[in-house]
Amino acid sequence: MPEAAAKSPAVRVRELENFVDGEFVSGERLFDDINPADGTLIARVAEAGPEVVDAAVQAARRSLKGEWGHWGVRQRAAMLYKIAEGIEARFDEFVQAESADTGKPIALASRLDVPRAAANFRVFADLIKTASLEAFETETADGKQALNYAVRKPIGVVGIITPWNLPLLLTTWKVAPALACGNAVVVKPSEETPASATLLAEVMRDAGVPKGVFNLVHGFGEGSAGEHLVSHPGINAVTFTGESRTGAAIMKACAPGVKPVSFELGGKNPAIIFADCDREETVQQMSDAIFLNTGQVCLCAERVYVERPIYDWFVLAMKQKAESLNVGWPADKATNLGPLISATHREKVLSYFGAARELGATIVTGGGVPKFGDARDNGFYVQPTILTGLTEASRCVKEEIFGPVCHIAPFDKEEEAVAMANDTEYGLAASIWTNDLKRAHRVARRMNVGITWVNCWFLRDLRAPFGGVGLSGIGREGGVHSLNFYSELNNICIRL
Ligand code: NAD
Ligand code: 6OD
Repeated sequence: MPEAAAKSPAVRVRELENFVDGEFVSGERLFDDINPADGTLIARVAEAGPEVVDAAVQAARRSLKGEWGHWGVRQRAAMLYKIAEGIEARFDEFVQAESADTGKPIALASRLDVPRAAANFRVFADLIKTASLEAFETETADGKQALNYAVRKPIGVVGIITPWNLPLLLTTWKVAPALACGNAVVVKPSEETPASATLLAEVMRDAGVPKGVFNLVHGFGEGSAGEHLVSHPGINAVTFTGESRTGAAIMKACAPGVKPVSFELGGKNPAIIFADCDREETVQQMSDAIFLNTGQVCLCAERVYVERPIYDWFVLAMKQKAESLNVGWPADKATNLGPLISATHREKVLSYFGAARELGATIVTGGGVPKFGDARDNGFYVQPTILTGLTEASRCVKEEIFGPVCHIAPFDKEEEAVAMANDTEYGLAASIWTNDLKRAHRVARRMNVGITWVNCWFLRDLRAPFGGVGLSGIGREGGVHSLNFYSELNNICIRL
């Protein structure tokens, strides 16, 4: 990454630039990229103004008419493999960049984020080579025949907007199928986490991706690069992961051009734990389901419903588990939980802890800010927190908090658990914990969500449909669903 002088000539920090038409370019002003573990400055980031965003979109449009537009499926798939290798060749740099930007433990970035980024490219390379298309032999009214068959074409230039919680994983989850289908992309990563996408631009350049096929613009949402991108008339589709409210704003921007959107949005995910579950295993996995990435995974379980015979046992076991987690420096191998992403986000999470107290919740554990006595006190940490005793109507049970926190409530009847789990405007993911397979299937079938896990959580097969209902999203990505979003089908009907 290019280095540039910051405010003082004595202090030099990296400058992260935009990537347009195969070149790194600066922007209209610089903003700070902060390390959430200790509040220090990591880099200064060049914000793309309307001109840079326009240049990125124009470059993408030109690339579709250039050599990239003539590449066949096999050539594109080979390039996706090369990109995966490029990520792996710089594995440690990606891990460091992702951990510094997000504060997530190095161990987590090494086992989840970076390997998944490489896997995203390989999986969609394989899928595009093997994807089948529909064909129908049609009888005509005069007793003859016609043949209907669909062919896949790129949709054009895709605007990709991603959040800060799993920055590289979620960006590549969209870039890989978009490129596999022959599109060009303009990516706008979160302003909180610009580094791994900038490294990805270097990988694209070094792998030989033709100029203009992959473009990167840095900046914020409203009134900045995000809004410039989604309202640009040269974009053919927008794929977005982030908050439901932001999705509504993006939908509005896309409406005048009737541009297709694919949205992966927020969640307030339930977990239903039956008394016949494998208890120790469930506690172990629920710890990840609640606290992984400091609870900043859209799939995290913030509402936990436990069958009454094991309710007291479960609450105590989860309390002990939460208190055993190491909250610490991301670089420390023993760390389970890093900080939250920002001071603003911590204020939001703490405001829910405050609301829970005011509403008379029991704070089973946590509920505050840990004290370290070192530079981490300048970071944005909160304690892993478990709440009980709130009504189902309370804010903390209804609204997405997006922190290391859950509310646990008892239930007596399966019917009651299903009703509470479904009583939400969101509908992303649910998990069910039981050894009764018939019940597991019966309850899973009734969940108003896009993804239901049974006796597991965040276990992914990238060919499977992924998305949410209600406030949790529009459409599905994953496997053929991604291929269908990132391409247009042209049905050809030949009268024989
Ligand atoms: P966010 O919506 O605030 O920001 C996401 C991205 O949108 C950022 O790049 C931001 O700059 C951009 N943006 C904001 N306003 C915009 C606008 N008006 N026009 C264009 N772009 C705009 O979300 P966040 O805080 O970064 O991420 C956390 C949220 O993301 C949570 O709600 C979480 O549940 C959700 N999420 C969902 C999934 C999923 O798969 N369903 C995955 C990860 C995160
Ligand atoms: O695993 C995925 O493909 C995916 N989109 C995960 C989203 C996680 C949300 O934070």
